[in-house]
Amino acid sequence: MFRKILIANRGEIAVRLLRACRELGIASVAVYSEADRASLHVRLADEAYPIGPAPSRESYLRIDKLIDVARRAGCDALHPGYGFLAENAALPRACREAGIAFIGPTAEAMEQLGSKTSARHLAKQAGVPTVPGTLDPIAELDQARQLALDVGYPVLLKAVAGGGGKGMRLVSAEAELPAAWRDAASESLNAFGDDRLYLEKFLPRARHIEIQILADHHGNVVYLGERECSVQRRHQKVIEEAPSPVVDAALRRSMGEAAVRLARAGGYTNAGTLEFLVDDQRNFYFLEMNPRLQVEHPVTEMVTGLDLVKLQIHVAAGEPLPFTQDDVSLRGHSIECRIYAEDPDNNFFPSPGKILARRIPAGPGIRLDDGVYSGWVVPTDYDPLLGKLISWGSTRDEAITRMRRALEEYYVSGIKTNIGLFHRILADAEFVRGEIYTRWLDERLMGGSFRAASPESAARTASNGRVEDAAVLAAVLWHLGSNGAAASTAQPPSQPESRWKSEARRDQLNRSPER
Ligand code: MV4
Repeated sequence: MFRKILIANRGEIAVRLLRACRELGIASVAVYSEADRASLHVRLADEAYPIGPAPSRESYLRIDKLIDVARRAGCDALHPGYGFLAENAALPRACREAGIAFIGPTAEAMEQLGSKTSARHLAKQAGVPTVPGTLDPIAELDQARQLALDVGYPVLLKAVAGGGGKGMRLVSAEAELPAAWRDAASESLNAFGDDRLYLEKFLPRARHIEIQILADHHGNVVYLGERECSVQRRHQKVIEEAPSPVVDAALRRSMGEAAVRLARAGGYTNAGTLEFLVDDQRNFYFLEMNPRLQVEHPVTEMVTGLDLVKLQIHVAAGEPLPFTQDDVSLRGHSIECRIYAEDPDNNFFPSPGKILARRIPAGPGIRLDDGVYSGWVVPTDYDPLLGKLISWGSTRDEAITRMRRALEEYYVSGIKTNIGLFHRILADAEFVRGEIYTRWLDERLMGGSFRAASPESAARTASNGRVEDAAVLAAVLWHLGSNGAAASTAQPPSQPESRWKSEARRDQLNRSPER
């Protein structure tokens, strides 16, 4: 087993990783940028070293500095967390050269799956269904025109190097294709340095469901059930849950076995996630593989009783998986809310600043994975994820009720958070019935549901006219570009007035004297 692990990340995931190290009796080494000198992961680690200025290009994205710290501190392994360098094959390569174990897949597996088209080829080989579309990058616009006709509109142009919806364009008719082609290619070139595109038939009402897998270096691959991730805002997941409200034992098994076949075909090792779309006839289609530990891994941990980070470390150290597929069973239901320092009543603008006070939710079935403390200043330089609130219940209803109760206990002052948005989502009848799909939240936010009607937010809206104009324009473009059915998707406010009053009263009660 390893003696010392370099945690090549920051924030809540760095804290999560070093907690696993502590439980395993492995020393943890944190790295930090100038903006993270006082961050929680630095305080909780056994050792911590500075790696440069605040911008991640000069710190958390510098492979040379990470390897240098790992060497000097005597680390025998490195965990990348998620984001930053987690999916960059140059990091496992640099680790291999330095004789440091990388806690994740090999550079080769990462590359093969990182290209969306090569992953689609692999899926076809492994007999895993994919969305109808092209298996290879498209050379030019004229070829795209023919392929789109074959597949049938609407189609989605996607970046070969893509991820997170970047370089993705919805095309409803041939007339839109040239502009969409140009936009997607230039966005992709900007984001990934690669302008190659492919296309797929667009599945408008599908759910985003992903399968967690775990593979050791002895040929054992298991699936650990699914996570439902359909509640997203502009390709950022907002709520995740396990199991999915629509996946039964038979579907779980066929998706799980498909995921395992694909992981085997790609020579995959360690923890990974396969993203699928599931349509309303419960057909599933492979989308892409994420070769890393994911933000939402805790909901899988809650229903399987497994510690994914500790298992990642054991597997990377060459140990065989300590259980087989037959030993994996799911118990109860878990939900995760991603708590961001952003203002849902002001166009989700980031809200960095000093956390003046906070009350931490606890009690039965509640877990908080975060990386902050009172008195800490949330930096502007990084993703504003403060942490994740996770609930567990023996049923989905109990998990929802516990989450609502914990959200009521949770209080942060000094910065704005999106906690209020979760109150509204968890009170929504469709969410409670589990009737969600990929554009569910975006449609509701565009339609004006989930918007607080407090005088405070009205005043803010008035003073931010330009921002609101931009939001309205975006909403119109979104609907024109998607299905032309803007009118039918506009929702009346789903909550009676009294609810907004009670939320306003809670806001009042929670106001701290400092503000
Ligand atoms: C799709 C899709 C529908 N049809 N592909 C989004 C990011 C990337 N991981 C794949 N994504 C999607 N691919 C086809 N052929 C729907 C999504 C999607 C989505 C689309 C619009 C708005 C929100 C979304 C949330 C999750 C997935």
